[in-house]
Amino acid sequence: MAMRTNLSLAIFLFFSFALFSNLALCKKVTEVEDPELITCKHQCQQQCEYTEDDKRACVQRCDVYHRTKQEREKQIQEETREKKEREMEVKGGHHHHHEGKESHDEGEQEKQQENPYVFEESSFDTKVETESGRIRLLQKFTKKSKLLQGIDNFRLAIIEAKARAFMSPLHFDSEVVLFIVKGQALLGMVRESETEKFSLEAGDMLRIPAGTPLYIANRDDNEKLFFAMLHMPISTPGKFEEFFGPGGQDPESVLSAFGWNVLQAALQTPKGKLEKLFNQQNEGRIFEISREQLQALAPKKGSWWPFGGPSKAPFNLFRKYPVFSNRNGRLTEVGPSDSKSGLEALNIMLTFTNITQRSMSTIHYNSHATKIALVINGTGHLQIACPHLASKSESEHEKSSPSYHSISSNLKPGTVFVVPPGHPFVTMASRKENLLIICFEINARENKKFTFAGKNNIVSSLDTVAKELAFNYPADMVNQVFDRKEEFFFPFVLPREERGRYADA
Ligand SMILES: [Cu+2]
Repeated sequence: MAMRTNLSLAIFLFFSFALFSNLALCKKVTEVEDPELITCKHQCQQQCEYTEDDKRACVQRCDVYHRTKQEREKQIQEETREKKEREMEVKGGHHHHHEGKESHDEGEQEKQQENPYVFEESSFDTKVETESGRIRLLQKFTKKSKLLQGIDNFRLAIIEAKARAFMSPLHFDSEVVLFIVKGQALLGMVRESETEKFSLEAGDMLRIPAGTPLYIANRDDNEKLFFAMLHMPISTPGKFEEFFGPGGQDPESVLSAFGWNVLQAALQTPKGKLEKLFNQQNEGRIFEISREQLQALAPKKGSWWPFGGPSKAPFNLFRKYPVFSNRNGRLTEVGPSDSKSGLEALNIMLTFTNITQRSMSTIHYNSHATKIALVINGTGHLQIACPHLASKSESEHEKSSPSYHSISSNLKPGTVFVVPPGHPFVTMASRKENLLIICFEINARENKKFTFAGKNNIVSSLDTVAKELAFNYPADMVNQVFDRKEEFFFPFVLPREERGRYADA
C-alpha cells in the first residue's frame, strides 16, 4: 500500500515536473521569438534570387528592425508613464483647482506656464517612419507658449537615418540650416547645371538655400546618421512644405499634380511612357541602398569624375577655433560674420558648447539672440530667470520692480530648450559626463553675450558710483564678490568656506 502511494506520488511528481518545465520552455520561446520576427526571417530565406550573403544581411535587418521596434515600444510605455506622473504631480501639487473638465484645461495651461522653454520627446511629431529612418518635427513654438511668438517662424526637425539610407531628392519652401549631430552623410545639392556633392561628418553645418533640390544619404555602413534641420519658411509663417520632383508613387512626384496633356507637351513624351516612368518609385522617402550604389553616389577624389569628388562643409563646429576655452568648457561659433557660411543673410549663428563634467557656464544672457538649443550628448541642468512667468500673487506685492520666476530643467540628449534674449541663464554638466549642446541663435547679427560672473562681467565693468548706488554697498566689497579671473566656464564647486564641495553634492 505504502509502496503504491509512493509510486503514484513519483509518477505525479514526474508529470508535474514535465508539465512545468514545458510551460517554462513555452514561455521562454514566446519571449525570445516575436512572430513578426520569425516571419521576417522566414521571408529572407524564401527569396530565390538572394545569395547566402544577401540572406544573412536580410536576417540582420530583421533583427535590427525588431530591436528598434522593441525600443520604440519601451519608449512609448515610458513616455506614457512619465505623462501620467506629470499629471499626478499637477493634480497633487500646490496649485489651486476647481472640479471638472475646465480645471483640467487650466492644469494643462499651468503646466505649460511653468516651463514654456523646455521641450522633450513628446513635443515632437513623427512625420515619417520607415525601416530606414525617422523624421521628427518639433511642434510650433507658439503651441507651447505665446511667449515664443518671436521665433514662431522657425521649425526644428531631427532626422535619423540608418546605415546606407537614402533620402529622396526634394526641395523645401524654407531656408534650411543643417547640422550633422552624429555619423557621416553624403549630400547632393542641385546647382545650375550640375549636382554639388558634400561629404559631411559630425559637427558640420551647411546652409541650404530655399528651393534648392537636395538629397542625403547615410554614407556609413554601420553607424546611424543624426542631423538637425532648422527651417525658416519663406511663404507661410511657421509652416513649410516638401516637394518631391523626381519620384513616382511614393514619394509622390509633385509633377503628378499636372494634367497628362501638360506633361506630354512639356516633356514631349507620349502618355504611355510617362505613366510607366511615374509608376516606378514605390520605396518611400527613406530607403536603404546597396554599397555599390552608395559608392557610385560618392566618387572618390582624383577619379575621372569631372567635378573632383565631394566638397567638404565650409565649417565644422566641433573643430573650429573656440571663442572661449578652458578646462571647464569650450564654446565655438559660426555666424553672420563668417563669410561663406551662408548665415549672413539669415542672421543666424550656430554655437557649440561642450561643458566639462562637474562644470558650469557662467550666468549670462544674449543681448539680441533667441537661443534654440538641442542637447546632443551628456546630462546636466538648466536654469533661466524669467520675469514673464512670475505669478499674479507675487507681482501684487508692493514692490516697484518685477519678480522673477526661476525655470529649471534637467537636460539629456534630445532635450530642446529656448532662451529668449535678455533672460539670464546657466547650464551645468552632471558629475559623470560632459554636456554637449548645439544652439541656433536667431537674430544674431548684433548679439553680445553679457555675463554676471567671470572676467569682464557686467557688474565689475559697471562704474564705481553706479555700482555703489545699485547695490547700496561699498564698491570694493562688491568687486570682491564679482571679480574673477576665469572666463565663461567654471568648475561647479561651492566656495572654499563651504569646504570645496561640488555644488550639487
Ligand atoms: Cu521671460
